[in-house]
Amino acid sequence: MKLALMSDFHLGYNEDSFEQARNALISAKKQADVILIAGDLFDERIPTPETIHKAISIFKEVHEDFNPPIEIENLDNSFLEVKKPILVIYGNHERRSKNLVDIIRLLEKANMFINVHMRKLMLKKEDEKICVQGVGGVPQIYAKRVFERINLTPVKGCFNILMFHQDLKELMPFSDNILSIADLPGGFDLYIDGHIHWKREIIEGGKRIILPGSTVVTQMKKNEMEPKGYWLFDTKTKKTEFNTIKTRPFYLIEIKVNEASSDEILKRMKEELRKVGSSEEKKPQVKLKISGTLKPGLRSSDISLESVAAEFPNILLSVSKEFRSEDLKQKIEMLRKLRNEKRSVKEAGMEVLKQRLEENQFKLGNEEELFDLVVEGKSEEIIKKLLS
Ligand SMILES: [Mn+2]
Repeated sequence: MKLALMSDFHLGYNEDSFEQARNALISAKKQADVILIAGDLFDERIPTPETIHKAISIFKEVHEDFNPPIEIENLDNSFLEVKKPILVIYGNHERRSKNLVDIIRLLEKANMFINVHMRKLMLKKEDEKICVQGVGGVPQIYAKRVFERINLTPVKGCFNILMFHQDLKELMPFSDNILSIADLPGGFDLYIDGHIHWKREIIEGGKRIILPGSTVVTQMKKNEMEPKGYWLFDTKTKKTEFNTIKTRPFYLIEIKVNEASSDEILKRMKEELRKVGSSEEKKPQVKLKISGTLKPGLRSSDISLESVAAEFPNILLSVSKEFRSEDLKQKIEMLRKLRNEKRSVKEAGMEVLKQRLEENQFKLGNEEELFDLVVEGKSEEIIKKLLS
């Protein structure tokens, strides 16, 4: 069987997100029997109707003439409406608490794909059988415990796949409380992990883990300069092949200066931007990172970027200036911290909510649901819950 492995479309993040997810899906349906998408299909927990509308159009287009000879059987007897072998889980961006409907469940109901979160599906093609199990994204601090508790086991006589959406300790050794490969249940033939936005293949402790990476640049980090696309995995030969899709070119350029004047900085910036060129049919996206020290008396805000913007109208430019000076350094640190923590705002918020509830002697046991209601501004429901 040929599997297409992809992840992190972040639909709704920008226009590229739709176009590039579509590129991956349309290319994959021509080559694969099964499409697996490892979470963060959407950028927002509650996507706008415009985003959902575009997403449905894309999936409908994928459904056309995508009729691989695959039989799908549900090993846990839950009802299965969709017959197309497009298997997905939710990621941290789509996750809502158990009793609320997330966008993945919603679109499964609309027959767009099959949600394999906490499910066990068997897919058959001729004499071949694969078994797919999935676990949607959970806050990093709970991931280890969740995998321990659900204790997934592979199915005998199948090629076993486990799809999930988490950070991995092996890729970020300096973070604590992160799931590591050793914490994953053993015995699966292939592990597919979303969440990390650059493609990787890791083999460790007998586990083969494939990270499809995102199809769109959202973090403007160096790793995002690598080509984006999806993996094709052949379950017979066990070989992988990465198919690059057409994406907007992205460059991260770092410039270091020493006691520089404004003119010098502008000159260096323009030199670098000329190298990028603009021959490509899509305006390239460039992040310029300037760091170092300025000439005495010159402030970062004195450097006007107008002439740069005027000379390069065909580049989507974002500039970060990080000049050393203690006061400024602190401000930048704070901003950077906020930006880095953006992803875990929910985790931080839940921590605070839990603390406050405990201080006031409330014991709900479902803080997460309450938190989601707070985020969505449903104050009447919150009061009802607290009163009951
Ligand atoms: Mn993501």
